[in-house]
Amino acid sequence: MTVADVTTQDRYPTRRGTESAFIERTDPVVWPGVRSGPASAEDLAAHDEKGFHTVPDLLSPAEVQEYWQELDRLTRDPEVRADERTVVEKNSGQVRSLFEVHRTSELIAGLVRDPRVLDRARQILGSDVYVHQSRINYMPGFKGSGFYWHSDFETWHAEDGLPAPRAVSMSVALTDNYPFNGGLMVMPGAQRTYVSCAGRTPGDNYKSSLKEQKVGVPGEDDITRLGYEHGIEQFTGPAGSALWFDSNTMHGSGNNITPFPRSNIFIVFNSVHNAPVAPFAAERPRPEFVAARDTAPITR
Ligand code: 6CS
Ligand code: FE
Repeated sequence: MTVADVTTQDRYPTRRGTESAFIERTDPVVWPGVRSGPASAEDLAAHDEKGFHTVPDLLSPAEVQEYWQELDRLTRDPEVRADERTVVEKNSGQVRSLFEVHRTSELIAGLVRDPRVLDRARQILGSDVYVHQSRINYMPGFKGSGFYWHSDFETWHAEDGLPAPRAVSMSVALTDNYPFNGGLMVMPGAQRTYVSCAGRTPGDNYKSSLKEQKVGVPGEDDITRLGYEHGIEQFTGPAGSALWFDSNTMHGSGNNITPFPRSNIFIVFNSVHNAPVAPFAAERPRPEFVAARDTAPITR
């Protein structure tokens, strides 16, 4: 395939150095193909309409405890701290994210294969799935910094080469999420609008973007338009609850100045029919630990 072919086929152009633009999504949000699973008809209808849905007690309190201990163990391990897959806060140097945890932790490898998780991902994406990205996020009290508004798909398309928004993320809370400790804000319905972003991707962008994203973020005018059209909801709930959201959901979070930390396990499933190709707006693909290129389907 030549560069020209890729350019003409790209239905979701972005970071081409032109002005930002709204592009109507042509792909489904919930894909047909897998009939049964843990998601109810209501869950799927909500997911389709709003771009997300919640599962109030995906993990039991005992499981939350187990995952919390795993997080504690990993963040204390000096080897893990020194690993390139560990991202620390820009200002405080505290651990912010541990990437590829479905490969480094047996426990999380099990979570990905758990029918409560895997089968829901399959239902939403209508096919076999694999893990595009996994991470444990830790947002400390007082100094936790948020993420500006963005669509994950914009980055995964531009930098990882995912052709279409046929991916879904699950964020499981390991701490209680209040409205005030930096919880995720989402715009219901905005998953149907793709915001083509201004600017261009610098080389090795991931080294800074995983701490603070600067390229691939919509302008304030775009956020204003989407915000007034769709409104904003926030994901709150006790530890153990999960938010499932579409890859093109417009979302962001504020800083956490409360004493209450916020941590979650974040797993991104992609359809095996949406395998990554060459990045659409970057020199080379990001490393495997941020964006998998092995699309072998996950089995139970
Ligand atoms: O880079 C990623 O894969 C994820 N992180 C950020 C800050 N933005 C895009 C996506 O959510
Ligand atoms: Fe995100």
